[in-house]
Amino acid sequence: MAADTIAAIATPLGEGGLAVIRISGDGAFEVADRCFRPARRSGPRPSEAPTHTVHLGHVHHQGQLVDEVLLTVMRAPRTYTREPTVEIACHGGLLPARRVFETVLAAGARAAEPGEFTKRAFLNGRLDLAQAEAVADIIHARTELALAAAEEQLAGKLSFRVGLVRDRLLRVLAHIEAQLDFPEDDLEPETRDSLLRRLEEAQAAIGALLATAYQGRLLRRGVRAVILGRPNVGKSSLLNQLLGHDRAIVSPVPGTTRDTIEEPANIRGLPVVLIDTAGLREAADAIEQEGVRRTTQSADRADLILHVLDASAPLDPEDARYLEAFGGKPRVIVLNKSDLARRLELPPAASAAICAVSCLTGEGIGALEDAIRDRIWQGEVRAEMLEVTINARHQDALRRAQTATETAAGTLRRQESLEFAALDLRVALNAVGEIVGDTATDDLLDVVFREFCIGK
Ligand SMILES: Nc1nc2c(ncn2[C@@H]2O[C@H](COP(=O)(O)OP(=O)(O)OP(=O)(O)O)[C@@H](O)[C@H]2O)c(=O)[nH]1
Ligand SMILES: [Mg+2]
Repeated sequence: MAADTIAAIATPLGEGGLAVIRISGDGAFEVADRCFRPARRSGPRPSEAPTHTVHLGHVHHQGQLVDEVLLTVMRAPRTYTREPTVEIACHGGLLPARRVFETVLAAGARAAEPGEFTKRAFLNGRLDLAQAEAVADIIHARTELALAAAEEQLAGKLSFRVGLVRDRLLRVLAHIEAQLDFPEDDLEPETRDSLLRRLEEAQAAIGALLATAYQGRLLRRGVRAVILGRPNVGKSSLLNQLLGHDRAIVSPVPGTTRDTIEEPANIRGLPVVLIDTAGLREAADAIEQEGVRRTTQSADRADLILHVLDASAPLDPEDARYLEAFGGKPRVIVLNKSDLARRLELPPAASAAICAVSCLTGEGIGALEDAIRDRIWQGEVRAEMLEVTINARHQDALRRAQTATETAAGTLRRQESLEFAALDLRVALNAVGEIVGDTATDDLLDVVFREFCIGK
């Protein structure tokens, strides 16, 4: 396919040592020829330079010097997009990057859409769709675990497992279609059994992939953990402790925090969005009422509740009520102010881990982090669990594949028309193919690549 030439600033906008402008497409070298002059008079023009070489020179726009740059020439197909590619490293900073970029556009390139370089890598067969998504996951990863999971996906682990499912389904379909050519013959019982066994294997493999959806969601989106409790128990102090810096205002005045505060944190390798809230109480004024309303709303949306109690005071009847009210969610009960004499007696709360901490001294915070991890991950996080962690799109496709496979198996079991089984298997194969992009529509690709940043 003839691809027009696209360009983008591939580095974040801001001040830095370098900025990189990326150009990809059949006209990339001609665009570069028009704006680049080698420093050495005898230096080659980009279109004449050997592949994978770097050249010092200057970018010029209408006879005017724009910046001194290093220009890299990469000939197809050994490039990120598999197209002719030029990368211009100029001085970091908004202005030089933007001026070089504008020069490149004036020389005939078009501004790239978000993710368009990666989309071309996919369309040109260098990556499958799951691997392309992993590129975005790598860029957005906020903890080492999230990064490790994304790297596995880029390496093709998910694609490989999806391929195994597809092969199983394909073999069954091929068998059934061969049988359909001889409608007068019945399917031998042994053949039927072995086809059913294969379908069951495929279903088990799909089920195993689906079982990683929770982890995948946690690693990509982060766990939402809301910090609840009555005023002044130390909720904001806990937020600051878990973040490792003072984010929220802490004061002895009850009702200090009036709005919800959200901050991303890294707890034992898991990305956790901590939400500090206004204290739970009968609110006096309208602002406080709104604060309490937002608190309850955050609790409803949260994956995990950190319920903070002041261990140096007896249990308040309101606390007892809140302990009951939020019993349905995974939670950790945090007994704060353990540096003071304990006066709290806890009613039995079966479904919660209980951690004594002092947000003043930091004591117990490490154990609390372990408890948080255990609540959201159910045990230790091991690297091999991260080999495959599907995203919401994969989950949707796998569920459709699962249903269609089950229907096909039912048709076989009841010895109904093989035509129907073949139809359902094709639906299943189509769904599985969406994951790696074999059967992806333009709309689907648009959705996937919209998530990317410009320049990737
Ligand atoms: N002794 C002791 N004091 C603490 C501890 N944690 C918090 N405090 C104190 O308790 C008071 C309230 O702390 P905050 O973190 O503001 O409490 P909060 O729950 O966010 O309060 P509101 O936002 O008003 O609902 C402050 O004076 C803190 O210094 C602790 O572990 N030990
Ligand atoms: Mg507070």
